[in-house]
Amino acid sequence: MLTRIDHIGIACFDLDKTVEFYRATYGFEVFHSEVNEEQGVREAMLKINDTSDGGASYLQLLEPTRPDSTVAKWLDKNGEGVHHIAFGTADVDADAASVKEKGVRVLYEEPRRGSMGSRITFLHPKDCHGVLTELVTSAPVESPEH
Ligand code: MC0
Repeated sequence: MLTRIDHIGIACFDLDKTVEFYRATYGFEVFHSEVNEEQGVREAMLKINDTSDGGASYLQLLEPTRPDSTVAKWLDKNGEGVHHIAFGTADVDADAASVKEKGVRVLYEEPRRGSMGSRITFLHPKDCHGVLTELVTSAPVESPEH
């Protein structure tokens, strides 16, 4: 079951400048940043709010790390802007199977590694009324050591 907007992915040419825009304009701070070589992105997660399912909602700012990455291709064609929306679920495998049964193309056979150790898959934008859609199961929260 999809229980939150996990994040909105925003493609940008210059991650540092875009982070600074969101900090200076809205006061949003970087919660986490990483490079995901498989996806070809450098990203910053800006936490917006906690959600009632125990998760959170973020803005995900994405800068391509190589010219053949999906985000670089998208920027070439469209310029900066909203690239995808991600829904959070406790069980990405089950939800991916469920939407596949309904005729939506799921882009990965098995979920791959996403931001902060999450497991992610994508749905084809042409099957989702033009919206590249991601399903995300967050990594389990580590309990503090005693
Ligand atoms: C492409 N299309 C989109 C789109 N990207 N439509 C809406 N939103 C997007 N983001 C449209 C194109 O305009 C085109 O439509 C058609 O889909 C085919 O696109 P293409 O440019 O020819 O490119 P393809 O077919 O090679 O690839 C499209 C596809 C790809 C969606 C399969 O981008 C993909 O696999 N995306 C999933 C992975 C991804 O995006 N990773 C980056 C974020 P027309 O009408 O011109 O035919 S990584 C991430 O977000 C991770 C780190 C995380 O969340 O943790």
